[in-house]
Amino acid sequence: MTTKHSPAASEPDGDGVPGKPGPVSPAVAEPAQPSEPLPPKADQEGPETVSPTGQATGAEQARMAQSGAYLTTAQGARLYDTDHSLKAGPRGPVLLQDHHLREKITHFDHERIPERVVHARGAAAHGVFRGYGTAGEVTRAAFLAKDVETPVFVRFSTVLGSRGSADTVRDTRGFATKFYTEEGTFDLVGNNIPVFFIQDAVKFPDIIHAGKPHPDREIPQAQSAHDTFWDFVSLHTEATHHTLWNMSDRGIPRSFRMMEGFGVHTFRLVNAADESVLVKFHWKPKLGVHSLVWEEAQLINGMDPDYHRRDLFDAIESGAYPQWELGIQVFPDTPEQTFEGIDLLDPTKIVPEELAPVQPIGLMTLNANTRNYFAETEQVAFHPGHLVPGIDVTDDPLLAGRLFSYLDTQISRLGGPNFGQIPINRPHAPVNDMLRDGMHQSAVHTGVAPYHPNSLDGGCPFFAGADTGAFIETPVKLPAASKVREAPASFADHFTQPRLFWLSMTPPEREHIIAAYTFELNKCYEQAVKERTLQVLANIDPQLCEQVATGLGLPAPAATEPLAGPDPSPALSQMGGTWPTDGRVIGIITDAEADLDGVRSARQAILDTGMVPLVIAPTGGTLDPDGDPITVRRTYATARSTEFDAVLLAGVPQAGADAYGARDAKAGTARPPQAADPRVLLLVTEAYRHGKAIGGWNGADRLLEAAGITPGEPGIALEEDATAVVEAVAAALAEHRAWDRFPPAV
Ligand code: HDE
Repeated sequence: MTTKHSPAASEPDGDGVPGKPGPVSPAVAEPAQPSEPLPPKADQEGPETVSPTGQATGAEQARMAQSGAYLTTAQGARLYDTDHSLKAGPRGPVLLQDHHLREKITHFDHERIPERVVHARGAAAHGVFRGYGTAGEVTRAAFLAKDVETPVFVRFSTVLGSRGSADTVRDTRGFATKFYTEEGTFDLVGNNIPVFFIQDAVKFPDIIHAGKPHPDREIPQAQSAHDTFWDFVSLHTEATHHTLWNMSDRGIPRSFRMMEGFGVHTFRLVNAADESVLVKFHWKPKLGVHSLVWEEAQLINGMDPDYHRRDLFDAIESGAYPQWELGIQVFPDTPEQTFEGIDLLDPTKIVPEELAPVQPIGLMTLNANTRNYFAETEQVAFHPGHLVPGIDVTDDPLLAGRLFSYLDTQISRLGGPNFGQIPINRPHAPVNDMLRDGMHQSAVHTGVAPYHPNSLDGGCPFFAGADTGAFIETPVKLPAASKVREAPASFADHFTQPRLFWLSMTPPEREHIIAAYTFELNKCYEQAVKERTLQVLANIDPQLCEQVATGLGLPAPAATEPLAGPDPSPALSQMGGTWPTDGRVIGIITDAEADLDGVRSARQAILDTGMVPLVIAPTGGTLDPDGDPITVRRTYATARSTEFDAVLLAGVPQAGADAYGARDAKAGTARPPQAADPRVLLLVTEAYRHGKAIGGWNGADRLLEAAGITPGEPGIALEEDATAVVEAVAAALAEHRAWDRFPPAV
């Protein structure tokens, strides 16, 4: 007997009772008639892009997706079926002449492209950048010098993990911005850490081979906690500064929205009078710089591996648009290219903000999510060589290698030299090049003379000059020198700046660093690797070295480098300020017996302050369905503390405890009676352990007591009414965490 395809037969019953026949809701049944597709949501509209041949693409192509009445082949012929292969009878063999089957499977076979060799996992969004119009003194780049709005596309990423790895691993984060300016595309391809592992691009394959999984068994995924990584960075001490940042809270950001971004290299800006300065670029998040704690990050990797990309997408979807101010540190363009003794060409060094303040020059707002991950986030191709007049490179040897690498890598990743024609990569400035043909050429170039000089196409195109907006390299004078494979002497100082970073950290931040090194090195097997790393730590700071050595059960070596100075830079610490709490997620733990009026006013107060409430109850559905219903967003079974920045307790949730009691009674087991549902207790104790604000009313003190938490502690707010609780919790959250709660690392 053959089974006839009947989509409605497998749908759930209309009244939700399993096994009981009932009508199928129209929303659940497979549509049988063509109908208008859902219109794209307003906030999903990205910038319109235009092909080199002038055809509108972007939004126009998005409208093509799953729209129109009839399914067609790739060539536009209408189809009557896409669910059954063409067969010689219903039980007979499939026929080779089924061209639709072959077209569909062949296309599917080639749907994947190679992932990025590094920064494979990422998430992106569209937005706008508005220059403050204050940078004209130092650059002629119009999008910085003038008060104009420029469309941008930003991709955030981890470095080591493959495309399907988790978001909250300990790693550096990429922060790459494409500015579609009227003078050409400018890419600022930066990271969330202002220094790099290496000083010369020739070593990039080495650090990446060491950081990626072991070649024999391909583990661990997206981790630096393994022997090859620590082997390399302990043998190669120029990596010390970057590694220390990675082991600090910067390696586990709370959100892409709460990360700083850095151009890392020193760039050269040139103004309209051809005067140049050296600069370092900084992105400063409006929400402040915040991080996860390590246990939280690890739990999230299991509970919600898409945590960062979900956070970015949800924030933009809900209108909480993330913003960063772009700033520059400006240095005189002297022949030495140093500032206060710091070598500006060394990408393992920062210039403390106390020595050269970051001057704000514009604001970026991410206000539109991507509409198609593959077309936009996956296919976007950044390149530090995408420069516009007024922004130039320096002789940083790390940057030099990047200027080669980024074009080259796209050829294997995006299948040929025409990746610039992919909609997300198309410049918004008019393109008039003489690059022709090649794989995936999508322009239909006309004319007969794609060469220069020519007389057959009217001599076109012609050259621009400085007065007509040409990009002209700065004529920097080079010192007379011999060809050598050597680094400058100043590149040999590998410890002063790691020490500067360490000395700038507050005690809880130092504890986190100690814990991170201890965790990572305890995951290594090779004793020599651990001992060598301890020697590196001894040259940063004896306290750091001793504490990590205790955690490893090894003796702490003495420093072999002088440990004098430098002055700390308070700007490097993430602690000590208060920041906006926009878009922070507040869990409200409740049940049907709790003060539901209080839950309603807490929800409202949270929304009024621009935060996001999530009501957690024993089961899904609504609370008080016959009154003023409250929608339950998470159940005790699906919620985990890691999803919330703070937690409110609207009473003592007992439902689960009762269920446990009933089960125990049935099984005849005698366990001590539960004070509250164990899942709620776990949620509250975890939130406490991770330094999160906890508020409550209506008997919440009993729940805190059951969780072993003392109400008077910092970040614990018990008030008479729900609105006052929200106020107190928001105030605590403005400091991000109750920092006093973190115990010493070892
Ligand atoms: Fe990259 N890097 N990188 N990198 N990098 C790539 O380009 C490379 C470096 C950074 O979201 C690749 O398109 C070399 C520093 C980001 O698409 C590749 C060197 C900084 C992204 C490449 C560096 C970065 C990349 C891989 C040593 C911070 C992701 C895929 C000289 C300033 C961009 C691709 C995106 C991606 C090479 C060092 C940032 C292979 C050779 C320093 C944010 O071309």
